Amino acid sequence: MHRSIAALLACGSVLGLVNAACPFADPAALKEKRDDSQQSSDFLDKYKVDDSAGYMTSDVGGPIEEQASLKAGIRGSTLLEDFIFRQKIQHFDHERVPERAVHARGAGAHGTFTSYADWSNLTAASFLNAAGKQTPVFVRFSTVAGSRGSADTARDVHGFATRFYTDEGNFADIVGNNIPVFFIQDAIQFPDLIHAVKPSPDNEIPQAATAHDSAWDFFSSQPSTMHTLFWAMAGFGIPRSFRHMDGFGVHTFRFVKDDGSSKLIKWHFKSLQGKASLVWEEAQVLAGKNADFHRQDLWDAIESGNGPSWELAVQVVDEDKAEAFGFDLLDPTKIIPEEFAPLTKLGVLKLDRNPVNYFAETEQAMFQPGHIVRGIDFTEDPLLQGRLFSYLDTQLNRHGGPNFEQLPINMPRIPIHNNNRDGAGQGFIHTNVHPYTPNTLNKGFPLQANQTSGRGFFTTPGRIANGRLVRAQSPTFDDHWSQPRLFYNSLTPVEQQFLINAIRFETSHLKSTAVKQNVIAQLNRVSNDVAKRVATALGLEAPAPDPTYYHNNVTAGISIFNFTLPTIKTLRVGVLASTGANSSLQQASELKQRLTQDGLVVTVVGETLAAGVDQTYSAADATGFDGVVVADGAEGLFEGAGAASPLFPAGRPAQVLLDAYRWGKPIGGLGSGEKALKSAGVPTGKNAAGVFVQKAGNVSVEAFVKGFEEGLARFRFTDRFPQDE
Ligand code: HDE
Repeated sequence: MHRSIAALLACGSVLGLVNAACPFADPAALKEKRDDSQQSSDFLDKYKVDDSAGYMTSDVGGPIEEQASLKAGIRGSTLLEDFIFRQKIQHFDHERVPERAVHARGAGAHGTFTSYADWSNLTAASFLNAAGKQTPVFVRFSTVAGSRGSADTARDVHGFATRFYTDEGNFADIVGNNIPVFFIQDAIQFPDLIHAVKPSPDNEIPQAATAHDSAWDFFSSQPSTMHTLFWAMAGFGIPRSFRHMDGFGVHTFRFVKDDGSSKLIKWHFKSLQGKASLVWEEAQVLAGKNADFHRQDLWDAIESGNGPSWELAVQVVDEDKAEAFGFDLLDPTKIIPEEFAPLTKLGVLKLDRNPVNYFAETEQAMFQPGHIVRGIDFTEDPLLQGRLFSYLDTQLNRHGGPNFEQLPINMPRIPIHNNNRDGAGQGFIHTNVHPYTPNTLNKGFPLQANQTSGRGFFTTPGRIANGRLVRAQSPTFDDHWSQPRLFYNSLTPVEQQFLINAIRFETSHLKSTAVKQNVIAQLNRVSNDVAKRVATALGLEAPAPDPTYYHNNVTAGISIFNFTLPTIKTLRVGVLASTGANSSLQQASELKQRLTQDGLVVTVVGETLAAGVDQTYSAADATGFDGVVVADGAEGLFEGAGAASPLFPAGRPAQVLLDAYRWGKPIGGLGSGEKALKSAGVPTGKNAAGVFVQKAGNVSVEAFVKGFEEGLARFRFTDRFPQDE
């Protein structure tokens, strides 16, 4: 049912002189019959429209009795006067808004941030000023290069944009990424970066991929890209899920206290699910098998009550230490190694509610790094400075006018009072007929915050803008190679191999020999090892070392595969069973019940969707599981006649098992299921790490579960991946 005109008219009566927060109506007047699952104190509730009762109306409320156009005779032409037809088609024609120029593909969710303490020793920000203080948040995760319909698992930097609806206005927004550095150092280069990365202007190929000449032409001509490139080519470019990645504010920001003193900070979101990544072949298969893999994962986790959490932390550095660590904190291509500035954990962010309407919430969420609150300030980082303009500008383009902040998902949760007026889609009905300051006719209202009980927003008093005008980059930004090397040194050997494999994959798509040679030259400034190994694959001469920036330092927090996950809840297990053997389905069901108790999501796979089977072999794929178990009695499907059933593509069960093994996932065999492992070529001996077998006649589900779950926490058994000599 549509929002009634009566409710809209009611708006005027609820808008007092100084209370213009609600643009539309008294919530009670608008609240219609709603699904129980949506009952919450959510601010957005008053905008939700429930169609579960009532009759169909036009946009202006008139009842519509038939979905047929008005014609001159039953077989005649449609009449122009059919306003019902025109309104419906015209609305449809205008359904799309421009997709985001970058980060078009994404998924969002609602949640809450809870502060661990009163952090007024660090910042005046009110959402951080009491232990246990809760602030609603909306987070949107994204990939950068792909269009809105592109596959989730494209290798890319991932967006991690968080808006806090604080009691002193929206802080948003930490519009960050899952990689703590960025490709360029000055915002003026951003269009060049994106033009180089996006599909070619002639044929719009390739979609959501950097494995092409123009991307690597830019990367190798602009060495500030090296550091971010190294992160993206490692596991950070292909996370297992949005839930299994960290977030970073990237730029250095400032915390400002009530007394005006300030410190430099870097934002971090640390995943409490742990960090995990896919392997590349798996990510590629997923792009075809399930292009919605990441958004589905986030949605399902929240629906099952296992919404993800992150700890929000900061690295804090004194103002006079901006250049103390051998690089410039204003340079967004640099991390502050944790050894120089430890993380202070400020609170926890938990996502627990999915959007009700993707367009209204996720698509219309318009983030801006320029949205800050009292107690937080910018720095002179030239990339950040440019973003402060770009995001506002892009929202004007996407929304078509200046009132995008009035969209429910963008609206602050506190009243808005100022003299901004009119514009397309104005939703407020301002009653103040003296929209100027200073005024006497409206008794001076709205007053300045420091004239009432509020305490005004302030920039850091210590910031001084004073200098000769210069169109150039600071020489303190010149070292592009030491930190990618620090990153590379801090990976395990197999992660180094994955990174090299990724660069080999990308660069082997390049046609230009000059670009390939430039790439090798830049890699060689980071590491001769990397340059040589890539050059070999490209059939180029291995270069002699270029050691100016070589060092052996390492830093913490880089490796992904070297850790076990703090929780295995929500990980997915495939139990490969056979409908031809009752014992097989029975065991699969027992195992499913047991693993489900521990929060795992279990899919029993069989030849048909018989009772007890969740998925057929024709639909199943190793990409759907974090671990795979073959149940007793299913071994016939893995060799001989049974493997050639018309119910699935020939050899499919063995393929599922073998892919899971090749991609490093824990594998299990129960009873005669062990034979299936052998037939598929999965090693089952004592030294086969991550392969958990309970032999026929001696099956203890409990003992199996213990080992297998440890395997899931280990997540990937990396010794299965071949490495260069
Ligand atoms: Fe963005 N970026 N960006 N970016 N960015 C956008 O804003 C831009 C940069 C990031 O989920 C756009 O609303 C410039 C760094 C995220 O809605 C646009 C520069 C970081 C998102 C834009 C950068 C980001 C965006 C497109 C160089 C990590 C998605 C749509 C100065 C710290 C937010 C939009 C969402 C989106 C411009 C660099 C993260 C065009 C000019 C560095 C997570 O305004």
